[in-house]
Amino acid sequence: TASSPSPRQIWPEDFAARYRARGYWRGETFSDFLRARAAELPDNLAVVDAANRWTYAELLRRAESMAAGFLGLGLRRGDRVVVQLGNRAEFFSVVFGLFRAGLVPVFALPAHRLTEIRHFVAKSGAAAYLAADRGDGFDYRMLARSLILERDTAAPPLRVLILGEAEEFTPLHALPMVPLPEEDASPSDVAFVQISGGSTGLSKLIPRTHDDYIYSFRASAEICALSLRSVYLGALPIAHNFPMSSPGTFGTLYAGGRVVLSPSPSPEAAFPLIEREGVTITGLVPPLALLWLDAAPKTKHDLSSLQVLQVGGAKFTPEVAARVRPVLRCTLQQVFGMAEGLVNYTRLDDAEEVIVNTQGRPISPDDEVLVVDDSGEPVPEGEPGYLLTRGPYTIRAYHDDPGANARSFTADGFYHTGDIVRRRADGYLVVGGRAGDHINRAGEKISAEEIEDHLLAHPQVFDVAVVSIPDEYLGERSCAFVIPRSGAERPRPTALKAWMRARGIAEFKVPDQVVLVERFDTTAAGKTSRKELRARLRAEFLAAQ
Ligand code: J2J
Repeated sequence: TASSPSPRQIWPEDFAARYRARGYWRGETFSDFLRARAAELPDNLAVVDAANRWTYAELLRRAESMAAGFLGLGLRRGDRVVVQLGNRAEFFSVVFGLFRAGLVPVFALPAHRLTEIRHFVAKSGAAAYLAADRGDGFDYRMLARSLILERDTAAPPLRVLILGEAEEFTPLHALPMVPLPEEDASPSDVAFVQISGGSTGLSKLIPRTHDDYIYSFRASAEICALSLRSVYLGALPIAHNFPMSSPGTFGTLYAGGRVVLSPSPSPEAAFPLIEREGVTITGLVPPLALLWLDAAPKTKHDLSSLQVLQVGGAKFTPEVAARVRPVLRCTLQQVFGMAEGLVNYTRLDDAEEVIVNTQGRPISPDDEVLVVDDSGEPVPEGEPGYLLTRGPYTIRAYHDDPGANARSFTADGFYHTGDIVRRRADGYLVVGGRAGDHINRAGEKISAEEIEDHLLAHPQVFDVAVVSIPDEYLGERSCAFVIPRSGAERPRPTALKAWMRARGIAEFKVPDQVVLVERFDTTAAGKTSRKELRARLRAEFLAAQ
């Protein structure tokens, strides 16, 4: 079988021309900007983790030797490489190395397991899988072994590159290097692929170009007033779009600042790093912000360097938001973004009322935002409606997914975010919920359908519906309502969860709660959609609490 075509991202020519003319797309690639920073600031620290302190010159040198090694291995321009690395310095030598070689990273999270990685490899037509030997008690070489074993012998070979002890795989530290050719990436090429939160079924692939993505984090860095003196703490998993680009690690490197990596977002891991490195800004999801707010008054660490705490990924309640300034003595910035593009920020100098009560406004004057009703008509100002958007860093299509593209994009190219928002008179957005059926579990998006499909494969399960339940700490948790197969032994909830884990899925997707039910009451009308069924089960469950 031929490998699938390279991911592309196409804006209509008049839009592309406008985005260039307005200076959003500047014709710069990732390699261009790293080379520029290394020339301007060779001795400034770029990336710090527990084992490494790399200057910009060192980061460039390491990225170039990685690039030479990838090409030496026989990987070719345009090949996709699924990258699964945690918060460590090598993430950046690998990723900038891939960019320099014209290879396209597909960003997996450390929490992903065989089921997800298999999908990313297949869907992107990846030529390689790159991971660390181990992380957080998990051995990624075992995952790689399963990938290789189950691979169709007719499929093109999948290379496995391992950071650390490679065992039978190719060690990242000993690649056969070839001289690097001149760089020939085009700024309108797809630079990498992000993974969607996924509202229906499996995650979709999001191709992002150099032009559009660099614009998003360059403008984000400006909004966040990043400079050479900024120190960004990567506390969330850095492959996620929020800590990567809003303005995240890339925005910080673009500004010539320093990225400090924490292996965990817990106060125990992060607070000492804030003190030691003089961290000025970081980003968290709401449940972690809550943990930090509780831990800060008791810590012996000096957190006074922290100027900005960003919170995003899920709804931050105004009551908790109001505690950030008095407790942490820094500015809260709410961030409402998505890997597909559009990112909204409260501005650092906004009134406290705006910072506490809204999820911000878009980055760009050319972000088009529509708030519409069921028939696609704009709702009156201040009323809730579905958020549609189009703009200079919002994708026009997912990779190789006609069904999802038909559902997610309007004929004139607006992305259907699936979010329900209100737009205030001042232009700020307030997120009010979801139109789709996914669970936003502490910022991790889980597709109800994907989990239902797993559980339906269990021999003791007749039918299942997965819903989100409000949760004091997580924001939302997942609950699976399961009808046991008649005649079969009743499945035990703990056994069902263990079985899900054993199938190799990210831990955050294992249902938090499993409730066995006899049947789903179907209405007199007979046929109910999954969507209605889930809504009814959720309402009944909450009413019974
Ligand atoms: C409510 N819901 C939010 C918020 C995201 C910056 C910040 C976050 C993401 C992200 C990102 C929310 N309040 N403040 O990529 O660059 C929900 C919405 C949205 C979905 C996108 C970034 N911030 N959300 O979370 O692709 O439902 O990106 O559509 O993971 O998260 O999820 P994701």
